Amino acid sequence: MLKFYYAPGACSLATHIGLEESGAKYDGQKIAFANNEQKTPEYLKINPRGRVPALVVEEGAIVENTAILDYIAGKYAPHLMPKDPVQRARAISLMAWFSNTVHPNFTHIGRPERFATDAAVFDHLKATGRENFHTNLKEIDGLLAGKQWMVGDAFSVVDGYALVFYAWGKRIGLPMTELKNYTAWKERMMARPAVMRVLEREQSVLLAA
Ligand SMILES: N[C@@H](CCC(=O)N[C@@H](CS)C(=O)NCC(=O)O)C(=O)O
Repeated sequence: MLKFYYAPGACSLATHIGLEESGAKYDGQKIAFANNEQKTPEYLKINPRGRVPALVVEEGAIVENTAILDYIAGKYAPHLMPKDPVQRARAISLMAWFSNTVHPNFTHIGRPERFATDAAVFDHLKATGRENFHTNLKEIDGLLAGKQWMVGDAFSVVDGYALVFYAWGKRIGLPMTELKNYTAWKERMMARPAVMRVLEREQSVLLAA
């Protein structure tokens, strides 16, 4: 069976939703950041970078949300990635941007020490990260104008990934309801039984008032 390593509330939520929506059978393994479980020798054998998510399949471990989500769709649920080559490229393009820009902007807020050794600039990095992250969320809001889902006309693994950032924006107190398209889409996401099962399992901030 697939073994899925995740931390509640982390970016692994993207893969968690993809797996649950796919209908594939998987065994979820919680990694507690509070106990630094992502750095244990056992876990570092699975992902030497000490990060979640990781998905262990028959042939070994796959890491990085973008790769895992493409694998899940390819292997178990083709309807979760667009078939049309241009739409598929758009889906990968969005996930690449999530991973290489939106996520690292957020990381500046909680982990400024990863970007500079001089503690004197940490507050500046946090403030810049927050502003850049907010700008990214506004861009996502714009991308959703007049649309039901992130790519094309159907729900895809990209939607699960985009929910990570809505939850993070809420967690740090950004004015999320001002983002009308993103908020309406979030409600559509939360109307999906598979998404709700995952949010409840992770006790997501999205369930709070
Ligand atoms: N680009 C990676 C990012 C993975 C990542 O940074 N995960 C974070 C959680 S959001 C993590 O495991 N952090 C643990 C740590 O920094 O020690 C992906 O999309 O899978």
